[in-house]
Amino acid sequence: MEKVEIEKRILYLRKIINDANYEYYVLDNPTLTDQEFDKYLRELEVLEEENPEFDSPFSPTKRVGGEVIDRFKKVRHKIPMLSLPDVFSLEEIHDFNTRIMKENVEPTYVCEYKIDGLSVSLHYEKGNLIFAATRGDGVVGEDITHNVRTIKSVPLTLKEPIDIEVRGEIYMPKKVLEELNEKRKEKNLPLLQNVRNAAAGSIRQLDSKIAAERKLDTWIYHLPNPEDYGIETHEDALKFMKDLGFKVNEKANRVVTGIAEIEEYVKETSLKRSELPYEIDGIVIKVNRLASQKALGFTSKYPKWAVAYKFPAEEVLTRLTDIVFTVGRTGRITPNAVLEPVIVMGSTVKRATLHNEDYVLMKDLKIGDIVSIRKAGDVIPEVVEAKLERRDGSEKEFVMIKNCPICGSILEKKKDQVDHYCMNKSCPARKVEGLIHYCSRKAMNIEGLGDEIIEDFFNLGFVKTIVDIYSLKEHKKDLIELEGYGTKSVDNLLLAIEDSKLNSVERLLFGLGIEGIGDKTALLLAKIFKNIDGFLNASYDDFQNIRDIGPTLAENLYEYFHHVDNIGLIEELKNLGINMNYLGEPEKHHDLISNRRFVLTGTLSFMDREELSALLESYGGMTSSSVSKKTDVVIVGDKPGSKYEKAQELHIEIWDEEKIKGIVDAL
Ligand code: 0OX
Repeated sequence: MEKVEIEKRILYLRKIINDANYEYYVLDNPTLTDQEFDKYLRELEVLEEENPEFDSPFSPTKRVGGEVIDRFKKVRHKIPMLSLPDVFSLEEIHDFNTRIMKENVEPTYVCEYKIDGLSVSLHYEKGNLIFAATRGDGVVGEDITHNVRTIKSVPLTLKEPIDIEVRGEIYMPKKVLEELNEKRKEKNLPLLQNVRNAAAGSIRQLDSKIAAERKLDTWIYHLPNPEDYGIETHEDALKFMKDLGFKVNEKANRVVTGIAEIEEYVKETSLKRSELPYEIDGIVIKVNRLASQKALGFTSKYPKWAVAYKFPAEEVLTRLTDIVFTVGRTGRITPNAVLEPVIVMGSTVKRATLHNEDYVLMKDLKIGDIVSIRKAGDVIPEVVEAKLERRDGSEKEFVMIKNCPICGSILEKKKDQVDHYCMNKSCPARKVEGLIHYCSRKAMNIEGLGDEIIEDFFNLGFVKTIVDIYSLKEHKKDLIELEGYGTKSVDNLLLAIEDSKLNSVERLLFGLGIEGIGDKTALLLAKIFKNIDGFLNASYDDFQNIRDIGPTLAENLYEYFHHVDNIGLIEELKNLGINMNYLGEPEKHHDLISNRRFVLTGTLSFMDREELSALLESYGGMTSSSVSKKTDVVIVGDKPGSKYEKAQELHIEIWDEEKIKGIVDAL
């Protein structure tokens, strides 16, 4: 084929693929079979590879993922990305409507679903997607173009070759989260708690392969510059964006007039909510006429022309069938509600923590009660209350246990505390929990040694103590024969165990399970003491003198590192080749940046101010907003303010764009 022909074919294939994507992902109306689609995509890939002069970043072949960035660039939103003021009742919606009418504004609104995801801003030049950014703090967001490109409902090329910014929500459909969690469960990975976190986590990945696998989707709902296109109502803005190829929620959006119609929409939507394939957490009500929006204006944080009505947290009734007790690694006993399984906000709830004896008594829970359940912070299931009117006399009183449910030893309750403890250090439950904690993600992070497997290995006698983990390789033959294992998974597990020996010492420190030492404190301590000998040699005062370490933690640390059993354990781990040093990231250093104070003024063409500040800080430089005698360097861009004059007055070193660019390029 001649080059002109090849180029024509490439453009033709891109159009077919873009149209097919649009029909499938935006209109939900497929026009090509999967086989046809794949055939065109393969052909395009081959042609682009063989003819790189025709390749384009806007080609649909660039959706597949695989682009890896090394950091998220900061981007400033030319028009701030505001959030919405929340209201929680119909009464507050009334107040909003009254306020609008008092301003002599016609009470015609667009009601929309409030999608539970993360906001995104999409920028197009000549109809091509040039970048996408998160909301961030509303003023500065992060460039997430590489990930957004993998979202199939985001057009890479619009139906018109125009310059435009649109905003909307990136979300994960309910089903995608369910499937993802099923797979994560099999792999013993922690489950993603809700669609919002899952979507945000997928977008905050440096490698776009992950976002591509996550099947994210979008709804577009805002046009920041409607006047550029002669648009007068929000309704028309939505239509305009729809016609350009964006996914706009036409089925959900509704123009209404007056409070009665808003209420009707709220009622209808509340009923439909649970059947939608995506999560919504409320309703957004926006004044329709854009001139009215402009007249109403903004507060410092919110538009005055819109509100978000948030649905009340969903409460579901179920039966409390039992209260069972678990023993934590510190010996703490927790009562847990066993519930008849119910779905709350998209996931099945079978258990909920009841914290301690006092909590159960305060809530007056009895076994057999009908209880209401909700998700606290939308994540952790919580028993709200017992429905006393549903009691029929068959309910059983809750009785706190006196003995450890695992080893039988008598429980103790420390003075003025609410928790009961099993004090037997050899209690199998405590040991298993201790092992689980040691292998967990924030501790030694041994993939393949999840809760149930550790329990199995413990019961089989393979792993009774931390040290035994490292001799699992001697049981390789037995492990391969276990049900559900094979040579490959055992090899992977043994490799993960060996790899974990190289962890920086804060993981070990956290994994040892010293009371009160969480992962953050472990990191702080590791940075100070550098290696495990530092802990073994430290006095009580050495611990106590650290900021953030109070007398109780200091005592826990001192006692732990002076107990003969623990000294022995650490010695054994050392002999097994486990790293005992803090390896943390070596601080980056640059003679012209580290430990110096910078002030930035004016605009730089190659990097924005926030980004440069972050870069200087990552090399140990400090940035401040005003020039003083303490300032070491003032970096001056285009149109500098009075800071430049002040720097000259105080004879402070001044770097122009060329100088700072030279330094940054050489980093
Ligand atoms: C949503 C949603 C969020 C644009 C103007 C003020 C806030 N989560 O579904 N935000 C907005 O509007 C922005 N609309 C929505 N539907």
